[in-house]
Amino acid sequence: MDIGQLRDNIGHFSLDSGYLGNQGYEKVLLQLFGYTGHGKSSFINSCKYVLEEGERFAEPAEARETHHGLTMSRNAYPLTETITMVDNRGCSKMDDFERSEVYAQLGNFIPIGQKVNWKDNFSAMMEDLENSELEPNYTDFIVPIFVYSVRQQIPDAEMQEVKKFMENCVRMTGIVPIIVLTFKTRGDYLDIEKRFRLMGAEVVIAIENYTTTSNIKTLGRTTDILMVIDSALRNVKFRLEQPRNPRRERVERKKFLLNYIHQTTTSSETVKEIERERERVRERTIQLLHFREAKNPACEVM
Ligand SMILES: Nc1nc2c(ncn2[C@@H]2O[C@H](COP(=O)(O)OP(=O)(O)OP(=O)(O)O)[C@@H](O)[C@H]2O)c(=O)[nH]1
Ligand SMILES: [Mg+2]
Repeated sequence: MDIGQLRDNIGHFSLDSGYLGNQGYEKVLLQLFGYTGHGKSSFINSCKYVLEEGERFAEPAEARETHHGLTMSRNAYPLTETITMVDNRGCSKMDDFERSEVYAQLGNFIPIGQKVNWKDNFSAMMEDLENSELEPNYTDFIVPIFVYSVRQQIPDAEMQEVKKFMENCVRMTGIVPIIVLTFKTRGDYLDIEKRFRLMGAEVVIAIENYTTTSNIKTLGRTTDILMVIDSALRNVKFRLEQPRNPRRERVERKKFLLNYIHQTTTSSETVKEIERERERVRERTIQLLHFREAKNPACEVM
């Protein structure tokens, strides 16, 4: 497909064009996920840039190299009247709390513009979820996009993490996340693409983001970026060919999330219980040593 066609598909995309109509959906929400510093915010800037005429590069989404993650809030950036991109907070270590927050963002249960705190207790997270009922959103069609930099090889543990995330995206949205490999010229993207495909990825597109220091528009680079948006829209079209019920789908997402939180709470409780038991054993050992020492002061402890 040539660049003009891609731009046209995106610019004129309508949720009403299928024979079942929009079925209650009003907007497409391209939700970005990925580890910190892998180029999520830059990808938003690139998408906006390639849809505009001319070569005046801007950075609506702040993008910078940091050690601890730059984007802290869940921000939305409209691409067209129908398509909005959401820059979710990147994750660094993916513990139980981070994972639950990722799925809360994916399910659209954390308001746009709100700072995302990786919660260290589940009651606070549940409170957020309850608050999301004040203004429930049924009208966004969610498409997950996972952004991964090819600058480094994927460690096995991270690979397993990403695989689980991809499977859960399908459960929550019915869509296999589109994989965007950034820093295309800085690593072996063919090898990493293969690894993602072996994990079940359906669409993997390697790109080089436009940045403040590198933004001369070239055909290949622009086409790669447009293809990501086009693939997302093809997924939406495909899903809208089946009868859908936005309210029910939101309920299903919420059920998935509650179930997920329940399971992780249970497993964290198990870990806490093991720690408590360890502490009890340690205390008993110390008591025993004191007892032995008191009974026989000459006996050397340890
Ligand atoms: N050369 C090159 N630089 C990139 C690319 N993508 C991102 N960068 C640079 O990498 C740095 C981090 O990019 P960001 O877009 O801020 O990454 P992020 O995923 O939004 O990071 P957090 O907000 O911290 O989660 C910035 O300095 C970008 O300019 C790319 O494809 N090629
Ligand atoms: Mg960012």
